[in-house]
Amino acid sequence: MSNEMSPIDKAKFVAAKQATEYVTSGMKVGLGTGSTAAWLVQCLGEMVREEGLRIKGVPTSTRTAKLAREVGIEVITLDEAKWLDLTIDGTDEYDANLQLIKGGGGAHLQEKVVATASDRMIVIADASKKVETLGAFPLPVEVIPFGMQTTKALIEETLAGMDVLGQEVTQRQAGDDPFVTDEGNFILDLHLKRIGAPQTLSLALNQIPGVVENGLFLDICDTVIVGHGDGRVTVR
Ligand code: ABF
Repeated sequence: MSNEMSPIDKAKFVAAKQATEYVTSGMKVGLGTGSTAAWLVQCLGEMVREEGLRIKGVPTSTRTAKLAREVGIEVITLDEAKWLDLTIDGTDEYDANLQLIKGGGGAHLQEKVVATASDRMIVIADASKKVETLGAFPLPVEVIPFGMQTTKALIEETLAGMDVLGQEVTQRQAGDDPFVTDEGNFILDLHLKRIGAPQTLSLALNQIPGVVENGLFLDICDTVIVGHGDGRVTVR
C-alpha cells in the first residue's frame, strides 16, 4: 500500500484487501463495480499472479471485466458459473441492517443479479457510506428507453404515496447525452432524501412497466467491511 494514498483511497484499499481473506482457490467470485471494487480486483489479480490463487471471476460490468482480464483473473459469464460462492462489491449507502443503496456507478442491475446468485455477499466500503436511514444518496432506477417519460411520470405518481421526504426524479446524464447502461437502458435518479419503508418502495417501483430494477439491495448483503482513512478495518 503506497504511503502517498489519500485517506479515502487508503480506506477503500484496506477494505478491499481485507475482503480478499474470504477468497480461496476454486471459488467462483462475483466482482463488483466502482472504485472500491476496483481495488479488490487489483488485489485478487496480485494474488493470482504472485500466490497462484485460482478463481473464476464473474464481473458486474464491462469495465470490471476489462480490469479483471488485465490483472490476470479468469473471467467467466454468470451463465457459465450458474451460481457463485461469493460476491464482493461496493455500495453507495449502507444502514445498520446492512440494507444498501447501490447503482451510483450505473451497474446495479448486473450487480443485483450477481449478488443474488451468490451464497454470500460482502460489501466493501469507506466509512462515509454508513447512514442511519437510506435515501440521502439518490436512488438509481434502471428503465427501458421506450416510453421513458411515461415511466418517469408513473414513478413520480408512485412516490406521491410513499414514505419519502423528496420526490424529484432526474434522468442521469453522461455529459450532454443520457447515461446508457451496459444493457442499453437509461437511469432515473430518485432524490428521496429519506426512505421510510424501503421494502414497500422497492416492490412498488419494480411493479411499474418500464422499470427494470432499482438500486435498493434489501436482505442481500451478509457482511460489510469498512475501511478507515487511518488504515483501520472494521467488519460488521
Ligand atoms: C458499485 O459501487 C455501485 O453500485 C456503487 O455505486 C459503487 C460505489 O462506488 P465507489 O466504490 O467508487 O464508492 O457497486
